[in-house]
Amino acid sequence: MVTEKSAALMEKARQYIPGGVNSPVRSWNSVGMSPVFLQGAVGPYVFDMDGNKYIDYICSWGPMILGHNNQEVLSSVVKTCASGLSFGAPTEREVEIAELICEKIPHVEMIRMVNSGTEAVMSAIRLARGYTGRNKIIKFAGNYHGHSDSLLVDAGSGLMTQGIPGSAGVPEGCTSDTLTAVYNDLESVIDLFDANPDQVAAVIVEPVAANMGVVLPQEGFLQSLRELCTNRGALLIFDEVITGFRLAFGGAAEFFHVTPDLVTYGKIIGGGMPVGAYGGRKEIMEMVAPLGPVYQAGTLSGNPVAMAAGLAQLRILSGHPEYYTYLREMGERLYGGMEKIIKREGAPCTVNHIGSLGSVFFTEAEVTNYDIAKTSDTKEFARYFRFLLENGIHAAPSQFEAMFLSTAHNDEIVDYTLEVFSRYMKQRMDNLESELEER
Ligand code: KE4
Repeated sequence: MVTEKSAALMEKARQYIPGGVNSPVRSWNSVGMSPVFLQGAVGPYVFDMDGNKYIDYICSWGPMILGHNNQEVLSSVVKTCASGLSFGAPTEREVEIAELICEKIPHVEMIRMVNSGTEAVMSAIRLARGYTGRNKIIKFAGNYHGHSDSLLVDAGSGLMTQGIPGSAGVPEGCTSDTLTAVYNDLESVIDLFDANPDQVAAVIVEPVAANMGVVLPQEGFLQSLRELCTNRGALLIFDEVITGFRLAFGGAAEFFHVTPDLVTYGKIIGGGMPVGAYGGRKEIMEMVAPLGPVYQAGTLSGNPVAMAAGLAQLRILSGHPEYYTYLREMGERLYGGMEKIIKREGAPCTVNHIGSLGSVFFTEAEVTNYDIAKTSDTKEFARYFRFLLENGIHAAPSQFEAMFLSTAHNDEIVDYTLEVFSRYMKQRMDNLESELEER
């Protein structure tokens, strides 16, 4: 596989862009490779600058749930562009997408559009503090909520990939009100509430963690967080930037039947364009300017072209509930197939998965939190990543990210992926065996 054009582009990119990329995880540093630069995508495939074709399991980190270049989404975007790209004034589409979400998702009575998941979470945190008059926030180690200062604490995703739990440049004052609990450990949350009585504004959680690899909430965990927040006068914020509109149209809240006070969205809501949003009960959302005292604004928030992409995608998803059954079936075929291969080969790996989301962990331990996820063999992961790539599979370049499926993926593609996965696991176990014999 020739990737000369990508390598040359990366050399040039490094001269002008920090690390050559506009988001760290795309640098492929953690797998010790120079990244492929993509020139196009369609359906389940992406194409790099040297014309190599790959089955895509990144799906732009979640947004491309209908596959790349869905024609309905694309034509809505193209049509909208013809009438103007941005006005800085209200447009009908903003009302239509807000109405669709509020009509379909009961716990979202009002919603505000922003431009990224980071902005959605940053705004929801400010709103929770403004609404409760309290300052402390409880988050979970390994959860990633974007790069706003107060949440860059024990964060997952790119920080975990780079092996840095926090960030330089974040003053102590920005994180002194951020408390960190252990995912799936309710006692750790209760202890923080007890140690900070009447001071916790909100608990923010990824209802399915997908930034330390995929880690599922254990039975009753989310329901217990709900009860705890209610009893302690704190808000429960579901960060559904990944799970929103993916696990179900109503996200993890619908899937697990747990109602958050506020929810944040990103990725799928934008149909591939830069969109984030936060929403919740009217009495809380009415605190947001210009109605209330919690300020938040954005030049390109609700941008007509971005709204066109998001609205088209959400209309398709809300009109086709059978797509969620399809995604679950594809996920079971892929991740369930991986589990069978791991079992057959006796490989020291585990798979966590739910619906179309999944991760292969290179550790034998059952991964239920950040510390266990960190026991994974990231060097082995890098070898696995390279093997997939050389066999035409474009997956996340980090042990601590998720695999994403789209409705454009099918049995043939999944079965090919399993054939590659099986060859890798067999080769790995044969190597392990011969290493043991040599000792
Ligand atoms: P953005 O600001 O990247 O749009 O969203 C931040 C964010 C917030 N909440 C959750 C649960 C998220 O997963 C994210 C962003 N996800 C990562 C992928 N794990 C974005 C990829 C990247 O950083 O390049």
